[in-house]
Amino acid sequence: MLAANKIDFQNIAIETPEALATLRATGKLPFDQMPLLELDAQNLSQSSAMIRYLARRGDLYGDNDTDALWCDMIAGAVADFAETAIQAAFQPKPEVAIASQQARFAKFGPRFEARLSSNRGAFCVGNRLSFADVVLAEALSSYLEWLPGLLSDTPHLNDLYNRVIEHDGIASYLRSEQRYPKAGDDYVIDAARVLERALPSHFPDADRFVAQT
Ligand SMILES: N[C@@H](CCC(=O)N[C@@H](CS)C(=O)NCC(=O)O)C(=O)O
Repeated sequence: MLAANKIDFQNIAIETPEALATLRATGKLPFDQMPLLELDAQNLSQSSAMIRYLARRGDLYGDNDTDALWCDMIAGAVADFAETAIQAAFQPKPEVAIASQQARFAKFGPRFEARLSSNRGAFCVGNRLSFADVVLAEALSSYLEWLPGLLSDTPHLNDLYNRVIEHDGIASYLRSEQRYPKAGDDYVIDAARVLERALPSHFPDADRFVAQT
């Protein structure tokens, strides 16, 4: 959404439990959680609130209340859909991650395709880009990392995905070094280490990072 707004940004990783404690001590995290977005002299928390703030800021929330309602409904469904891709790196085997994403796409893919079809194909809401398109394309990009042929039977979704990734700001982000790489074991280990949480049970010594009390 920052890229869709053409806002230059710096992505600062929190790499140690100590760095997280230091960040928490600043008082910038109202719920003690990441991510934190520092923008417009404000500390934004909760990714869905950040997305909607950027949608309003960039006029990406449709043209009226009905459009905004559709943006929210689609973004809600996208969050349910995206969760399976977010969990993929935490699965014990690639086959499990792939099968769960195939099943999730079988449920949601045709519904997203139908929405695009009933809205004449080009965008999820109205006749211009909204944040619903951006979050849907982002979720699809995660699925496509595991399932490259995913969109072969959903032409409207395929077109939407390509339209979003060709957006100037988003294309520039995707070409940049800021682009997140596909999450693998390193990501899962880093997250558990920094948050001092247990690893998924298929990892050896799964409790190795759990804080001792
Ligand atoms: N609903 C929140 C989820 C935030 C969340 O779970 N953040 C994790 C890191 S990705 C965290 O800070 N966990 C530590 C904690 O909950 O204290 C969002 O979308 O921003």
